[in-house]
Amino acid sequence: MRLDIVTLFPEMFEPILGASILGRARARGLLDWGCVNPRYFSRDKHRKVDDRPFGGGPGMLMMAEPLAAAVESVRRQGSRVILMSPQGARLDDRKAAELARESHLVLVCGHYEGVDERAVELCGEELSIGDYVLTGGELAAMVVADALARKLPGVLKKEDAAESESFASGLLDFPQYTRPRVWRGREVPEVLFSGDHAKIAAWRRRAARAATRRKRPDLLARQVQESRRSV
Ligand code: 58G
Repeated sequence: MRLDIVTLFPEMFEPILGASILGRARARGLLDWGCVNPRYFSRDKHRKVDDRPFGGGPGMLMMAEPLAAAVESVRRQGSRVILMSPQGARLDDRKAAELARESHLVLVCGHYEGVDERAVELCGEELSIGDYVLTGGELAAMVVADALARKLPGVLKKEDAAESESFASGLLDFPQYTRPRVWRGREVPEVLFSGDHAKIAAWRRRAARAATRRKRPDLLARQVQESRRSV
């Protein structure tokens, strides 16, 4: 997949998208990404990209033209162009999987107090990572890139890929343990040493349901709603 990020701060991305699993995905050609800076497209002699809002009000807005020119420099036929915005549809695991099936995505990062509405309209959709406001769309775009990268075929090892299905199932993960068997007096549940794979699987299902009920009861409620909807 190709990901183009429209941002005034391209230097923010390499340290995050270049490290760890995302760095490896890029090295292996699974996720090809780059940044394009609207400032480069500003025709003003001072490379200005922001201005004061018509009608008054505090703060500055990103101007439509440099943003549009940056988007147009990378967009292709059929590209999804997505503006990171607290007013967008919420990112969740299902959305991340959906985005991972695209061949080309353009993520647009706004800054300042907002973006000229005509440039917002140029983007096909708005996407939010949660109900809070950030100083810019960059961190949100990196969250999207990370969540969708781990859905790309070959990015995670096989066992890990199955793990992500557990969120898709609407339950939290079951608790897991590694060595030592006893740590600060706390023992690993006995069943995990039984060698009985059916018994272990049953314990894990129960533990996943218990964890979900305790930490995220809203997920169980949603599961009930979804099974009702499907009848
Ligand atoms: C309208 C208003 C368009 C994403 C503001 C664009 C971005 C939170 C999220 C903006 C963001 C999120 C201005 C700064 C959006 C820009 C940007 N804050 N929750 N901040 O995903």
